[in-house]
Amino acid sequence: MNALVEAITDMREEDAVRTATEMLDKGTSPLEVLDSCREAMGIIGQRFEAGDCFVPELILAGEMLRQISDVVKPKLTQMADVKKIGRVVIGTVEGDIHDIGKDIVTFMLDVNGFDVKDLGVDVPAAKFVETVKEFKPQVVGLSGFLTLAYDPMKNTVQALKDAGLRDKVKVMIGGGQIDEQIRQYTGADAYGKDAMAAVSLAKSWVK
Ligand code: B12
Repeated sequence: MNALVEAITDMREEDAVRTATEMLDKGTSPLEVLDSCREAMGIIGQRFEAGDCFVPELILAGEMLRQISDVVKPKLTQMADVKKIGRVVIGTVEGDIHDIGKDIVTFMLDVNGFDVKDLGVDVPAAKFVETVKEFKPQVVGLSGFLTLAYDPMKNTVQALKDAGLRDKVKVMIGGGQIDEQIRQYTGADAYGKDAMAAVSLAKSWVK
């Protein structure tokens, strides 16, 4: 376990942010820093599941990750290329308020040349439909971290179909519990395991 994973999982907020900043200053790749955050969040998630920590710890972990994202983002901007190449509508589906992963995806799409409309969290299917009509994206991204997000994802894909928009957009889904099986269940076109995967998928669809 590296020092950053240790600081996050020990809930040492200041140490965690300082360690992440020091890693970046020493030249560690921003993606590697995000990987450590993901590892730490996985450990905290397991503790939560086992009843060894509670919602306040999840909130603190979320807050630490937000602060670390803020120091990582400027470094990611330096890595990316910037021509505008397509439009993406993204949001966390209805009933789910997790947005840290979605915000990283949004940011990575943005710095990789996509015009991104981020609808926020707890987004009803109808809101996605309305925005697809107005914004005319090539790609729709649905984020969700709860098991309870599977049905809203499926309903959103169905709502796009009902509105006659399904063949006009590619739908990608992602978030903590999402995998290929859930992709099949929801009828989305692809599942992306992280922000880099989201960028690769979107790029492959706008070509
Ligand atoms: C932080 C956190 C919270 C914070 C969220 C803060 C915020 N602003 O987002 C708070 C405290 C609010 C919270 C609340 C709850 N949480 Co919570 N939370 C977490 C935790 C610890 C980390 C999630 C996170 O941000 N990870 C960090 C990011 C960076 O994750 P990532 O997966 O690497 O992100 C990448 C990919 O997912 C992908 N991606 C993400 N979105 C998309 C979209 C697309 C299109 C693509 C292609 C890719 C993609 O790209 C991201 C970047 O690379 C997880 C545990 C875990 N291991 O995930 C539990 C977890 C998700 N929470 C859980 C639960 C149960 C809850 C609560 C119900 C708790 C409660 N009793 O109140 C509530 C639900 C509230 C709601 N209605 O949504 C459970 C879900 C279990 C389940 N099977 O449904 C988990 C798994 C914990 C656990 N193991 O039990 N939570």
